[in-house]
Amino acid sequence: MNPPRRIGLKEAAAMLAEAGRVLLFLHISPDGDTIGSSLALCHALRRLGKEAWCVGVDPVPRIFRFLPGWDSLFVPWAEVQGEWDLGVFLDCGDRHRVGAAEPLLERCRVTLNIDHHASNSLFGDYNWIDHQAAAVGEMTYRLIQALGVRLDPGMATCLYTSLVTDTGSFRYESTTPETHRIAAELIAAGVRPYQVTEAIFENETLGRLRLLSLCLGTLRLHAGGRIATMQVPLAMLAEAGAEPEDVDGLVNYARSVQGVEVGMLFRELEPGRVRVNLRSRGLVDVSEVARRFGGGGHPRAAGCTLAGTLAEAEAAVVAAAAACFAPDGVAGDPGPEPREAADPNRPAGAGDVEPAGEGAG
Ligand SMILES: [Mn+2]
Repeated sequence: MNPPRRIGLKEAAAMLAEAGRVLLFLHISPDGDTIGSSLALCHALRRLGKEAWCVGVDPVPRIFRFLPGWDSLFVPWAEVQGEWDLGVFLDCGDRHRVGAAEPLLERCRVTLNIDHHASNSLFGDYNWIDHQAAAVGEMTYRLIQALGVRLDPGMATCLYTSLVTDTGSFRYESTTPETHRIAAELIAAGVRPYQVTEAIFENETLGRLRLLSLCLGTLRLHAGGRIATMQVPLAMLAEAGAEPEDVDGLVNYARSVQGVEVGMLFRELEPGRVRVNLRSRGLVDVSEVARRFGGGGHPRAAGCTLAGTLAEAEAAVVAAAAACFAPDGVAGDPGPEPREAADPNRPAGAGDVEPAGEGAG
């Protein structure tokens, strides 16, 4: 096996320009960044006359089904035929992030990994990683420019969705002047900002709001008010009439409480198995906390899966996080440049961070 190769924009664009058949891989629990980037690039490659398809294991969340190509550009992963010149991964911190589609990597002569997670495992044959990019959509914008494809309103809308969701509507610290410059170009290319944000942020189902209501009822403070937890038992989804994807992003409400440094959401996946989402304001590196339980992620957004009951999982993870606070209430170095912090008002799937390099579940 060759050592992983790091490349830049020019080489990445050259690889795409040379390839005839291209598969674009989305990560599991797809968010606005992986969806928007993959769709935009797929449109651009087809404009160049290439055979390009998107592949994702999980369905596109309801709120992104206004994006052009959200269904027509996808090929079901189990039905992918033949050999491909190039497999491209967008917003995938690790090869396991493509889930059950992982064996398809072997059908791609060459793989190109395009990502902005600092924790990226460099799993591609070639890897273009820019952890300064607020969203992979920024990198995809530059790629499409480099390929000489003129943006149409559809492509621009896909890229704008990527930017809006991964930056929490341009509010997170990852947002740069470049993010806004690109957004301006996208609007000039035909994006109608309110059409995008209305579809994503003002499109709640009654089930999700009922779930939020029930979930807020479980909010508890720990560690002198610096940790907040919420729980979603199995029965809660049915009681609310909510979909599994409606749980995405609820953890942000826990962190949004005044004085809370770390927010946690404990969700019962099945009896004896609990999924934990962690959000930090920056004082505690929650990816370290998650790693202790076999998970991972970003310093401000991470996750892990534990065996046991909700109460057992909560006790264990709260204790681990509380230990990160020094006696004077100040934790250590908050870690690298934050990105993709979370939005308390963000609905399901709207850019919820699926931690990079995290283990199964
Ligand atoms: Mn992203």
